[in-house]
Amino acid sequence: MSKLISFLAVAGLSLVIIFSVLAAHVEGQEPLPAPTEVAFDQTAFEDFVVPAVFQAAGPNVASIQSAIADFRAALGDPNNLNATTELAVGRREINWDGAVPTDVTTPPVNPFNTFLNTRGAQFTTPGVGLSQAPASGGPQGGLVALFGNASYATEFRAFSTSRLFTPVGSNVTDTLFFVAGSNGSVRAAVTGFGAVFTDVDKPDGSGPGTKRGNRGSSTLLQFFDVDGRLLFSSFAPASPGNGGFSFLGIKFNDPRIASVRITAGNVAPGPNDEDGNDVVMMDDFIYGEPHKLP
Ligand SMILES: [Ca+2]
Ligand SMILES: [Ca+2]
Ligand SMILES: [Ca+2]
Repeated sequence: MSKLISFLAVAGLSLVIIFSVLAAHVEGQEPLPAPTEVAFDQTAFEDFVVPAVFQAAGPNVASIQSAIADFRAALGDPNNLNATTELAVGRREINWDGAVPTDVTTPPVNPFNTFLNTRGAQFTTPGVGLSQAPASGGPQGGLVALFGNASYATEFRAFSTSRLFTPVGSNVTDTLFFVAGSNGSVRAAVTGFGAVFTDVDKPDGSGPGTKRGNRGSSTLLQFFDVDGRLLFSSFAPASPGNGGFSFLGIKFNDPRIASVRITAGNVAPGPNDEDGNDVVMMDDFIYGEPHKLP
């Protein structure tokens, strides 16, 4: 009997020690993630949908025109232009050339809301602001004057006459979609989005990349859903040299792209396009009709 009592006493003491240790352990650490957060990634993985990808690059406008024609056809007709209401079908386009005269350099603004109400897209940048400008010339001098770099007159060419679009003080442009006519009050999503770039130099040449990275690509598009989850990302193909053109666009079967982050080039505009600096400008944006989020 005494052995049993001793055993129970020891066992009881052991339990007290175990619970004390457990309590101290729980007290001293961050709570474990909630089960829903653990399941989140799993769900995202299982829901992964591969979009149709459209891309092309080359030295002149003709190099990318058929890829753009295919992308427009995939998004659907018509071009809904400045219709200030949500339409059932079709697409929107921005070529940065609409206002007359088209050689004006618009001062950098952030956010850039010129097409927010008429075409359902708002643009922001972590930099100073966003500008429309010809490569050179016009009353304000274009990109040459905006960035104080004379080489920009020949480094960049417009796909659609004559202005390009660029962040100032950054190489990042974020796009948010809204229902046209809502003046930014009703968030929306699109089936697809594509952009034209000029002077994407990297990667220069073909061949295998390094083991863990890409082949030094510079221009990246990242597509997000309304919850900020990355749906898809891809680098734009390059056309090394001066003033070449690149196009990258993707399309899903349903409107699920609520925002797009564009990283144009590997450096904010300003320096010469050399010595590892790949400066890139943007031209036409083409995207599906913005549909109100469910
Ligand atoms: Ca243009
Ligand atoms: Ca170049
Ligand atoms: Ca470049």
